[in-house]
Amino acid sequence: MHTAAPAPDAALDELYRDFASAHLTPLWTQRADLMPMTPAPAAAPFVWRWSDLYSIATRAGDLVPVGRGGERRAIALANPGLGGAPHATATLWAAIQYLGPKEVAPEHRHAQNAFRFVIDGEGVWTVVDGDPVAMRRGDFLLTPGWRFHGHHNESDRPMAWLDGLDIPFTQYIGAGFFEFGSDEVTDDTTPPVSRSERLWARPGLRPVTSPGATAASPIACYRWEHTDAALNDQLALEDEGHPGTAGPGHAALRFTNPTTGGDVMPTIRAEFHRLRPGAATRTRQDVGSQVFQVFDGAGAVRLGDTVRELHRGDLVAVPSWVPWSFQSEASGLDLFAFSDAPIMERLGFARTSHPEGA
Ligand code: 1HN
Repeated sequence: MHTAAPAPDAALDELYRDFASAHLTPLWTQRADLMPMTPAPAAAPFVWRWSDLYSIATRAGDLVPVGRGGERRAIALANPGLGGAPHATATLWAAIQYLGPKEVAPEHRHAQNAFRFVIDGEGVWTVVDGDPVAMRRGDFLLTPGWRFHGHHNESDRPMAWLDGLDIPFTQYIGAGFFEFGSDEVTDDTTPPVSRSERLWARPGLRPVTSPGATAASPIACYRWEHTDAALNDQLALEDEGHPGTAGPGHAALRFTNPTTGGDVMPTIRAEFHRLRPGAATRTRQDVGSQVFQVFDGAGAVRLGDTVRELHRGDLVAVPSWVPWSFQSEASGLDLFAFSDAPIMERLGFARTSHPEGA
C-alpha cells in the first residue's frame, strides 16, 4: 500500500479545473476553432424576402410609435448563425426602416457609420448636420460617424428604406459613443438637392478651399440618375466594343469618397451591380462579409452549394469566404451591395479567390 501521486487522469482533471477557476483556457483544446484552416464564420449565408420585411414593417408602423428613446423604427436582419443578435453578418447591421406620413425620427449622433439605400418611394428628408437631403428611389445616402441626423416624412405616404451600419464591428471593438440631438429636425425645409451635393457632387470637381482628404465622403447623397446612367453607359460601351465592365454583361460601380478616391466611409464599401438578362457574375469568395439587396429585376444567387431565387427588395447575407455568384433572368438584375472590405483591406486581411477555376 502506498500513497501515490494522483493518477495522471486525476491530476489532469485537477489541472483543467484550475484552468477554469483561474479564467484560463489551453490552446490545445481550441486550436481548430481559433485558427481554422480557412475562415469559418458563425454567420450563415441567408436570404430575407422583401415581401416579409415590408409587410412586417407596415405592421410595426401601425403599432409602434417612433420617437425619443427607441429613436428609429428600424427592424434589423438577425443572421440565424449569430444567436439572435441583430447582426446581418459579423461586422454589418442591416435593417428596414419605416417612417409613416408626417412622422419625424429625432436627431442624434453616434460613432457608428451609417448609410441609407432607397428601394422605393420618396418624400422623406434626412437632415445631416443641419443639411436637408431628399431621399428617393435608388439614392444612396451617407451619415458618417458622429454627424447629427434625423429624418422627416413630408408626404402623405409611408416610406421604407434600407439602413446599413457598422454596429457589430463597433460593438465588438468597444468604440461606440452616442448623443441625443434636437427632438425635431434642425432644418425642416425640403430642397431637392442638399448643400453637400451642391458643393461636392459634380464629377471630377471639388471645392478648392475645403480641407484635404477626409475619412468619409462629403457627398451626402449619390443620386440614382447618375448611378443608372453610369451603369447604362458601361453596358452600351461593351456593345460598342469598348468594355469597362466587370465581366461579360456585368456592369459594376463603386461609390467613392472624392477627397481620396477610396471607399465612402472607413468601415463600409458600397457598390452597384447590373447584370444583363441571362448574365452571371464570376463565382468568388472573399475575406470579410457583405450584404446585397435586389434593387430591380429578378434572378438567383448561389451561396456555397445552395441556389436561391431573388426578387425585388430581397436581401442576401454573404459571410466571409462563402463562395457566391449571381445570375440574372430575362428581366436583368440590379443589385446594391455593401461590405466591410475597407476594414479587411486596411488591416491586411483581404483575400479573394475564384473557386473551381470559376
Ligand atoms: C440609426 O441612427 C438609424 O439614423 C438607423 O436612421 C438604424 C440602428 C441602431 C442605432 C442607430 C438612423 C440605427 C440607428
